[in-house]
Amino acid sequence: MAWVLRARPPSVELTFGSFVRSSGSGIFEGTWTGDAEAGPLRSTTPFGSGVLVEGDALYLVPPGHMLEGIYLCRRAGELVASNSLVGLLGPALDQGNWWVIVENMHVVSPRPGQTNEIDVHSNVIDGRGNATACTSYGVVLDVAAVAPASGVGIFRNNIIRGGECNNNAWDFYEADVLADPRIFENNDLDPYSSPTDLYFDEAATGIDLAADVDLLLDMSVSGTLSSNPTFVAYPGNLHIAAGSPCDGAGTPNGAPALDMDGDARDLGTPDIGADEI
Ligand SMILES: [Ca+2]
Ligand SMILES: [Ca+2]
Ligand SMILES: [Ca+2]
Ligand SMILES: [Ca+2]
Repeated sequence: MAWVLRARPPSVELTFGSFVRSSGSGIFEGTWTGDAEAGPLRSTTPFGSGVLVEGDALYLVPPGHMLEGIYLCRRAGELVASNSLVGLLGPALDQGNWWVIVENMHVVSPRPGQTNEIDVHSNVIDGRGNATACTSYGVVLDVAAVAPASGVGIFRNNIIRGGECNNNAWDFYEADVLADPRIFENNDLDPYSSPTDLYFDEAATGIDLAADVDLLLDMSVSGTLSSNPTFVAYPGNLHIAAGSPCDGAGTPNGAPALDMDGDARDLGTPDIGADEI
């Protein structure tokens, strides 16, 4: 049921599972109401999602309900979209340098016995939302039905912004007592819009100081900061401005060689976030 669109103009790659319908007008997973001949992609009530092709244009078709969404990542000259966050994370985040703007991002740790480990490096992750009574998260870490024996997942050099929902916004949220990252280094837990907590530990305890995040004992953690990254023009331009506290504050461990612009990273002290200045 999962599909992944990777657009690097002029080329577009579309990969999808066996339960996704495909035709000359695009792909779709799910069902729909309305005109059967017009098909799901032009329905006003699609119960699923897909991609509509019209001439040289591609349209992402989200579901007509609020239970699922479409996840997007972009960087210079490239965009990845998927109805599956796992599908998106595979080709995208593990290569770093992405601007990630999703609502209520939800990361599930691999099941026990799986060797793949999510490596989220040098990104801008933003829970978005709006300044009303809603709930937003930068990252939610949860576990599968059988939880891993110990922490899983690497998070380094990311700017993580919880979003701007009034009174209900978290930068990083452990949704289960066993949902711990394995490594959490040099992330900026952005204080933007005064999140409820910078870090929600063990699905129980809010932590509001970066220094206290660095004291957690159930993951390898260091270098956390909580500073305004001073984007050039949020949300349209997520480059960091000269003098940003993220400049030179990253760890070189596992850092990608290039930033989102293709600029070489500082090999010793890379910047936090998708941009290197
Ligand atoms: Ca724990
Ligand atoms: Ca924890
Ligand atoms: Ca740059
Ligand atoms: Ca720099």
